[in-house]
Amino acid sequence: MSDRYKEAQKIYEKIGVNTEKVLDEMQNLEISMHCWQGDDLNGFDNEGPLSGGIQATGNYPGKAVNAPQLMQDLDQAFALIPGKKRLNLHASYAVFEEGEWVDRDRLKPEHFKAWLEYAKKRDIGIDFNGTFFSHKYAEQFTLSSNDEEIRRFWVRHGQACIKIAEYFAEELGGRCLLNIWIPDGYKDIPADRLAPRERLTRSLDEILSIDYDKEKVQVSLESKVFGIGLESYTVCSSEYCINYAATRGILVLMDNGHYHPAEMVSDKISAMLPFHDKMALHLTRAVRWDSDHVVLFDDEIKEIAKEIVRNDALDRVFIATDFFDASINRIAAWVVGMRNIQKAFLYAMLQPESVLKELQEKEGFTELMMLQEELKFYPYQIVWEEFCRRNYVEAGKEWFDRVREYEESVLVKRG
Ligand code: RNT
Ligand code: ZN
Repeated sequence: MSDRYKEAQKIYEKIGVNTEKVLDEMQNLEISMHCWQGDDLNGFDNEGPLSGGIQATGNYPGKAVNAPQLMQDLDQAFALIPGKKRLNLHASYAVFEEGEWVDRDRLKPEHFKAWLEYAKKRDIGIDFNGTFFSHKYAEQFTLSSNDEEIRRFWVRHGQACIKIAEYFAEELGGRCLLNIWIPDGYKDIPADRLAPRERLTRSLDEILSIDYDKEKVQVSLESKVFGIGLESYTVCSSEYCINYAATRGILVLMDNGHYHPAEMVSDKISAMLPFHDKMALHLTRAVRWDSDHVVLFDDEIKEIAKEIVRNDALDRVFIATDFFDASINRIAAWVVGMRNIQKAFLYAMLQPESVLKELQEKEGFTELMMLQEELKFYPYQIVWEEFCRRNYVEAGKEWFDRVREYEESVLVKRG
């Protein structure tokens, strides 16, 4: 323990915060890191463009183009991130045997064996996502399509993903979150908003109708407010998603890039917790639109972390990352984003919650405002240093030297 840390420990002790307890909680914090920052969300099972109204802008050299490269890059990032990790995979990252290929509706656990081995060797969990985009059958509608053949194709894909998620949970122990996000929507004002939502309800019910272990596989549904070319209407809107999840007992997944600019996910969490046992998040940063920028250590990320910590909901809110910036070094993107989320949770855990809540209850708003501002200058960075030291990773910007070395020795050679 450094003298700096001992000093910080005393400062926090004075306001009733036990930094050793916080460091224990930080050690158990699990954030599911998305694989798709590593290859601009191209995936391995299709040659076509990224579709679905989402975009990875930029062309930074050296992106991974296959599983060995993506695993190598993930290892580089994981080595610079303290604490527990989980890997968040998309179905489009299936790894086929030489000469083999199956379409999305016929994916099987065996197509993810390479990822299972990867996770087993590193003692990390895996979460999963159905890939309802970047496919010839995902031109406009998927689970809400009025073309029955297309709709059934995507229902089969959703069912296949549940079985793959179950395989991960059984083989790795614990749980696997299977997230469903569909791009379905209209560019311009629709004549009928209800019919696609009725078809989506039928499809989701069919997906969930299969037999699976509901403890091991937690299914989440992710809503969205618009996409590129889908500006006027998205079938799986926030209201639809919350209603469907609440009536079917699955999880709502809130992506903080998926709401109107003035809407804050930090304000929504406490509106969900009284009615939903669990929920999930995609943490990202929207700039002007759902741009999927790298997460920064900003007020909203800190507020989201505070809402989860102060409501004792760390085991009820599944946290995953979701950003894909193709204009910068992709390993650095993962490391900055993940560490910023961890810093936000550390910052939240170092708040004297009971003191702050009491001030609110007593309507001591002046002191409450003053104290929340003063806490911004408490030495949480020194507690971060101790957290990194205990996890054998660099606390400061020195980690970037590793990334620069890797870029020069590996990434630039990929062309
Ligand atoms: C799209 C959603 C969705 C995707 C990932 C790749 O806006 O956020 O979660 O980003 O599934
Ligand atoms: Zn998302």
